[in-house]
Amino acid sequence: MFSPATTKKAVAPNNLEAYWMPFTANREFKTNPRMLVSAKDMHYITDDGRRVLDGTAGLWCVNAGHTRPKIVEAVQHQIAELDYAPSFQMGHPKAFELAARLATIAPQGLNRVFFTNSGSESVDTALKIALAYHRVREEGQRFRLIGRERGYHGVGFGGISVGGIVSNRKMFGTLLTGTDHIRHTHDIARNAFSRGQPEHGEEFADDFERVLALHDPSTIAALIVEPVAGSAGVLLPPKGYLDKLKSLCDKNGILLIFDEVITGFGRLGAPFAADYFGITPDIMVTAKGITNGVIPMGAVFVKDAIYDAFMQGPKHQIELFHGYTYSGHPVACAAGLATLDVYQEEGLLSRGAELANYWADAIHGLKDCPHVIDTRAVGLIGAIELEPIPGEPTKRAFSAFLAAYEAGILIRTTGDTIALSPPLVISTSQIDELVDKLGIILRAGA
Ligand code: PXG
Repeated sequence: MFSPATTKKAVAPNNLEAYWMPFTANREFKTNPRMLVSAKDMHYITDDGRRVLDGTAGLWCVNAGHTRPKIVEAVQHQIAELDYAPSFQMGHPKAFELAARLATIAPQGLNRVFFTNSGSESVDTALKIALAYHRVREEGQRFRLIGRERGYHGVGFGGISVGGIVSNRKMFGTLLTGTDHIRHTHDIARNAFSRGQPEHGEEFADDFERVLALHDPSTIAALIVEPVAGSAGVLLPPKGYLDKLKSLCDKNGILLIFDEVITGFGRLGAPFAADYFGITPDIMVTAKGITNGVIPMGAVFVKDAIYDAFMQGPKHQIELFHGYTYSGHPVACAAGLATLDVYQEEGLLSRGAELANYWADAIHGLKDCPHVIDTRAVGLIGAIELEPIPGEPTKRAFSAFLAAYEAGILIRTTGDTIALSPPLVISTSQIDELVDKLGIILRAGA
């Protein structure tokens, strides 16, 4: 007989073994745990009572700062009123309300919203909608999905197949078939320390023509890119590059998908990167900031024409065989609505534009620190790329991350690049604190 008392080991309060942590050096963490126990506005509080300035908005998601009362109350109220409602063949008002509100701030024409629970699910949803869209229009021969080297599109099989981060792909077999990649846009030799979008590299978009010629455009369903690549180290699109991708897609009947999981909801100082760069994709993938990170949620925005293409055949039939148990979860919707209220009341979706110059000055001010080989900034994103320690890639940046945490600032590292993406409520004096402390750490670094 199963008896929890006899078959289970007692779990000591500080047992760190059971939890297999995501994207974490588990053994290092468990010998040197870094525990966050509460948060307010721009700060985390650690288990030893220290305040840590959040330089990363959690993981690029807490755009309005932490534990905002309006969002907390909306969630508390919603759980007590309607905790869950089925999303298949049933609805609840807040899902419709949130979709309609989102459509009002979305780039023009992206009026239809499909809810998911994460960026990875949003990516898979967008890729599936792209394939099915062509199929319902009797262009089912368009089955190829094109991504880009160094792209990050989450961790589902679709996302890693079109993604271009080697360590996220190499362990996982053959991935999705029918995918290909265009080259990345990182070019330190020509563009190091660029202020804003790099001057050089518009021609990297021509690599899409190589892929089109190889496979024939008639086989390609969609191209997915991050307008600003985040996880691969904050790579800004060179001037003219995105326009070229957009016109190649349009010319060849290929859907352009922008993955705005990190650029969405004000990160660049405009509601979406599509607004910032003045280019509207056919499909836009979002998550993270949609609920201020409070409740997991993602949303895929599509053009009316894409939605309309599915609305055919007998009315009682399901038009798209796709969805999640928690699509449009009531608590996530309540969090999303309250989050939009906070963004709008406080002007947060454009606040990054006011701070962008101050922020860029601060980030580029680190260019003379030892081992810094590039600094990049756009909106409220910043990156400091360090020269790797020979034979020990990632170690230099990771050491800086550990030192930063001790010094009371939370930063992110990817490879040997430090990425910063603070909540959009950051003050100029907090920008100074973040960058001054980081400068001290970089100057002290070996
Ligand atoms: N697309 C993009 C562009 C992302 O940045 C995802 C999809 C996947 O989202 P989910 O919700 O499935 O994790 C992401 C996620 C980092 C970092 O520090 C970035 C992400 C997640 C965790 C850390 O660069 N991006």
